[in-house]
Amino acid sequence: MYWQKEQECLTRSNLENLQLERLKKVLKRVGTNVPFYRNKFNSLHLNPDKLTSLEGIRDYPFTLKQDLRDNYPYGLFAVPLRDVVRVHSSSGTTGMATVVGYSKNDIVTWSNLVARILCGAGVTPDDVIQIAFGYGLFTGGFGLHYGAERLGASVIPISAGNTKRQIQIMQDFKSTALVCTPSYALKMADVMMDMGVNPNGLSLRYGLFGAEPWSEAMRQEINERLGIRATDNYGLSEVLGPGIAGECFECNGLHVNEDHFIIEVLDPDTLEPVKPGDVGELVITTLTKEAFPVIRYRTRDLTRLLPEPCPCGRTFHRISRILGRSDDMLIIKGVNVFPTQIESILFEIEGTEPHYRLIVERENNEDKLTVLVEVVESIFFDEMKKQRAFINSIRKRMSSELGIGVDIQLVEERTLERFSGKADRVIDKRKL
Ligand code: DLL
Repeated sequence: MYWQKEQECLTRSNLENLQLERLKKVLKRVGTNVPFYRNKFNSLHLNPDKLTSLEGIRDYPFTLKQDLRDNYPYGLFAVPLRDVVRVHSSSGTTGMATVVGYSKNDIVTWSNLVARILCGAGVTPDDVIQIAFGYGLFTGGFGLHYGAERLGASVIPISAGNTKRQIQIMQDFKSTALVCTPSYALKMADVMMDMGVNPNGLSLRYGLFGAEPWSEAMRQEINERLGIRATDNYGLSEVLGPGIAGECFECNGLHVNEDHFIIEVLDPDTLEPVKPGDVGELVITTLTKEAFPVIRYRTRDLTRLLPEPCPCGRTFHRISRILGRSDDMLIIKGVNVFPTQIESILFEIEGTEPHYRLIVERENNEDKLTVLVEVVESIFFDEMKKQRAFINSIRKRMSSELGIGVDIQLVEERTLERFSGKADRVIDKRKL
């Protein structure tokens, strides 16, 4: 019944022994091969050989997104570039991007882990799986592709976008499983309606959705409108990409592939563990990655640890769906966007004031970002043609740096409310 029952149903004590053994190995390896970790471990007098329990991980320092940026592009790789067979990068501007690498073995591990998640969500070698995640530097497309092939399903690597064609292919190729972001699944349901396609007439049975936050209500809507069983899966490029955690048929939390990752759920302020079941920030250590291991990576994703046994029989702990972020990162159309990226673009454009608001909405199941920008009087009262050219130049700049389309609205100087405390420039109207 289970694709890798031996691993996924390990007893907790066997699992923890395996984790400890692997943890020691990875700490030793990064302590030897990666100057960043070596220096940190040395300055804290940490010796992985002395680690006697999993709790000992708490003595080790965290890794932050900023550390990845500081070591851009290859500074945190633990193997020579010669042994790296694939590079991915998280979304964001070129300057903000983080680069991750995979060895040959990493690709094998990654494929296996994604295959597990697909299997947990119901996919079998008999399925025809339509992968509507972007293929490219984003880990979604390739990650799920390799996992689906590993499982032996028939893969349609259609990538994201061109929704009418997606639906045509879904009909013609008789896709049984759909893989994409949850918002794109709803968009597909809308377009199906416009095209007069009845979802009940399709072969679709399963949907595996992830890469952005969604809710139980959204799941119900997807299930009803597409007539499928939708499951959630989670990952982030800095740690692996997809393949870290996924839901089984119980649809009640995501099993973490704990033989390859140690997770901690910590209070983002005190950085102490929260009680099981309480909300905290997910911190992940990779146990088996060769090219790009990370130690105690602060994901900034908020979740709850669900340690109760799952009726499916898997012993890996579950986490709840991702409940939010402990930083200000937004996910718009599946792309990670930090308000500071927009701010720094505005700073470089003459005539704009460093006062702005970001309005995120969901229209027809598609995310829309509008940036309200304060501009100096001379521009605000400029003739229409000039103003339009100005707006277009900001829009182009932002779209190319952020990787998503943006609407720009100019507002008069001093119209946006000023903050006396913590600035809150984002108005997220999406009801997930
Ligand atoms: O989104 C990896 C992925 C691809 C996961 C396909 C699942 C399916 P990044 O682009 O690095 O990687 O973005 C990672 O996206 O820190 C979360 O904030 C968010 N995220 C990912 N999966 C989920 C999910 C991929 N299931 C960031 N629910 C993460 C909520 C998610 N948020």
